[in-house]
Amino acid sequence: MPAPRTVLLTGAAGGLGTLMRGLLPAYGYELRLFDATPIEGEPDAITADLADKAALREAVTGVDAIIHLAGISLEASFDKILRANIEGTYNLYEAAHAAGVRRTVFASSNHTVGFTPRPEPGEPLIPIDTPRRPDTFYGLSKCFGEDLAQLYWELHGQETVSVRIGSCFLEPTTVRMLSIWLSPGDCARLFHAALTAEDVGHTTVYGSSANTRLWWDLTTARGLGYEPQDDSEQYAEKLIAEQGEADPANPAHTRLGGAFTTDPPQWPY
Ligand code: NAI
Ligand code: 15L
Repeated sequence: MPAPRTVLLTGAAGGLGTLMRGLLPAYGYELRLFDATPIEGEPDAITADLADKAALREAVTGVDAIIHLAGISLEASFDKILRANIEGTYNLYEAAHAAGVRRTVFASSNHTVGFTPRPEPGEPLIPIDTPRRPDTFYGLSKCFGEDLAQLYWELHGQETVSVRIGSCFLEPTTVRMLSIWLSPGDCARLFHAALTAEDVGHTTVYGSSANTRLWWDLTTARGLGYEPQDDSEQYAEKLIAEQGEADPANPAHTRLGGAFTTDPPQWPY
């Protein structure tokens, strides 16, 4: 497969989209930007909702691949999640199918498996095929996205790498994030690997840096050629001093999904 050059980046106005707009062009990608929110200084960005099928048709025309980040990124009512994350992702896959776009990188989430107990030190890492245990309607919508990707691979030969992202922010800000942090640089490395690996079919991977306190198994991500360069450990002393070690009596500390399993942060719109 020739390496993709023009890549549609949905969710380009968001936190992760903004980080990737900064980092992915260095890999040679030409990004076409799409988001419901306008992006200052980007007059060519497509400002449209994932419900707008005509805008999606235009957005996918002529691109080699898609990185799909757009959607509700926290918990919300089922109706809102249905429209943005479930129907929105379906609309995008339909447009990609009609336009013959061969590969998508789908921003899935650790919240597909959020109720899974985190491993104690010395226990095996959580494998990629651990049973789904979504912790929210949000996590459930990411399970849908992964299954939609599988269906479009089986039906149409459309390839997807579903990346169950841990926490991708400039720095880890909680003790939990010491285990699941994906540095922006490693996220760009992982997306690049996902865009360029040969014959991925539908592959699901966890997305994290090479954290000393990692909870899950990065084998499928490494199988794409991903070589993480960062480790959250440099932040551990400070965060543990501020927040304390995980409390084994607190379910928000003992499950992968953290507070999403007890008191999920709500989408503010
Ligand atoms: P974000 O909330 O900062 O950005 C999401 C973007 O999607 C926003 O710019 C918003 O305007 C856009 N959007 C929402 N609904 C839309 C719709 N119906 N049509 C068009 N655009 C729409 O989220 P963030 O952190 O940038 O995450 C990006 C993606 O990665 C999301 O899908 C999120 O679920 C996923 N993810 C992110 C993680 C992280 O640590 N940042 C962890 C796991 C998954
Ligand atoms: C997610 O899926 C969210 O989109 C992101 O905002 C973080 O909360 C992350 O998970 C997390 O689990 O820390």
